[in-house]
Amino acid sequence: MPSPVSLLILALGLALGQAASDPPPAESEADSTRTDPPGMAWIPPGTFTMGSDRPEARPDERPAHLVRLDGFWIDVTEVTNAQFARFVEATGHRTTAERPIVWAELAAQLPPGTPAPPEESLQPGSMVFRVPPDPEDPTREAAGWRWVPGASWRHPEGPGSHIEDRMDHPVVHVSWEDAAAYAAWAGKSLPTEAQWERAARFGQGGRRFPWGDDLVPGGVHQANIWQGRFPLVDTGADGFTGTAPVGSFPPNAAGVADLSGNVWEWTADRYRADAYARRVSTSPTGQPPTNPTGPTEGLDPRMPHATRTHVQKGGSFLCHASYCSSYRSSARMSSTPDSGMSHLGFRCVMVREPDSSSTMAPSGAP
Ligand SMILES: [Ca+2]
Repeated sequence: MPSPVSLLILALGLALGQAASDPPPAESEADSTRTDPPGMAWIPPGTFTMGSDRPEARPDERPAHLVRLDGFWIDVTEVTNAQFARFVEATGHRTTAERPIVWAELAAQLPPGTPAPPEESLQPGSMVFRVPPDPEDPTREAAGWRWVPGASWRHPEGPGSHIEDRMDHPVVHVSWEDAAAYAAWAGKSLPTEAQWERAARFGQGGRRFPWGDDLVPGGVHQANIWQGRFPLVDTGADGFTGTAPVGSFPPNAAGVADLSGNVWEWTADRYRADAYARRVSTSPTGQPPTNPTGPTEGLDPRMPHATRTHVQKGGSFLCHASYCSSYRSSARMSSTPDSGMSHLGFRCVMVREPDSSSTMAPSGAP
């Protein structure tokens, strides 16, 4: 005899299966009184299917489940180098990647007894993905992630690299703490995972991508991802190797660009691989949760000693169909809040207050 809880899960699963197979809902909201902050798109209140039960969905994307959200604004693009530079100029903020590593903080996220690395390894820096410089002679040794001292948002590939010709590209090498500091300065916040996925799925229901189910509909690329043989050769068939200027690809039905590809985007939520299963099994009434904010403590089996991991969404220019296809709307990744990487950025959201004039970004903020 199934337990009441398992019956509830079964009933939810049937309901969600129906929701996932339904045609995309018409999304519209007549609101002539709304004033959109500059560079932000309005996502109206609604209920949507979060996660996925499709064959390509990884275990941490399951089960698909209904979530109800209030309306909110979301940045049309990822935060750019130009925007982040204004924040740094106004506040003097020094990013995590520009500060020496505090070994005690790092050790707390590692298995007990992990020996301290040499002092030179604790100098400021960040993780950079290296693509073999000569595509005619690629070797696996030349490709991959490595710690680069001196790499930061100002120097994305390390000393000698710069962003002067990339001011309209997404800022990278920002930790979750850097992203949250920027959001607070701008009078915004980081999106919850549900807000992010709602924006990505807008008008598409359970389809895989923000534009539909075909990765390259009609042979036209819709996102900056990887073409070629990962991780050795990126042909740049979509027009870009590395980051692309924000807004280089068409926005989705909500008017939001680059939710898929370009750079991974931090969210406010802590990461648990089983977050959705726990959410569904603990729903007291079977009703969709409203404005969920994620688990109170992270749990990533890949980093069992790091409990403050945060969810990232959207995939990046490094994502390839054969490897991770993480540019799907339901895909999830996580990192510790002090992590910066060359394919990781963010965008912000803003909630609507009763007096909408109080929610506008401060003067000078993007
Ligand atoms: Ca690309």
